[in-house]
Amino acid sequence: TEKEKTLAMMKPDGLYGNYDDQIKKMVLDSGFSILREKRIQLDEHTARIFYAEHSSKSFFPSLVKYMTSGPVLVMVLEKENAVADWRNLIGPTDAEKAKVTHPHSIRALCGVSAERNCVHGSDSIQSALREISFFFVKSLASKWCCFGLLCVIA
Ligand code: YYY
Ligand code: MG
Repeated sequence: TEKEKTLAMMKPDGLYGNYDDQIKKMVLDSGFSILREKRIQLDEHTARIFYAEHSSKSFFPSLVKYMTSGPVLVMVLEKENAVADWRNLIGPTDAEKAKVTHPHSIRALCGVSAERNCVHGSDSIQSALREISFFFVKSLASKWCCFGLLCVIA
């Protein structure tokens, strides 16, 4: 069977709380390979594009502020069924609820709320392709060009 890739990210408070080693151990123990990783500081522009699908939501300004509040660690993970398995391992979006319903999930471990949920995972194979290329294959394309909310690789 074909292996699949997904984009994982440790968000600012995941790194700030020094959960990176513990999270990486959970990643490897669950059978994922870490193909690529890099630590970066998102600027406001990059965070807004990454979460563009949520730009009309009331939580968007606060989300962008949180995502730019410190460095993040982006990783490309690979295994069979990587997208769904990583979403299962991180648990539900609201970390407060995750602590009750999914106590062994990563968001239960290091998240504190629906916003500060300490990790990201692509929600579909399509999103994984977009998000991996967003962070890792800029060399294939010259630049992301944005016209308002519409962004393309040019
Ligand atoms: O994919 P996932 O991260 O689990 O949740 P989304 O519904 O895609 O929301 C993306 C991101 O937005 C979430 O990780 C935190 C933030 N957010 C928020 O701040 N408040 C909410 N009520 C819902 C989501
Ligand atoms: Mg999502």
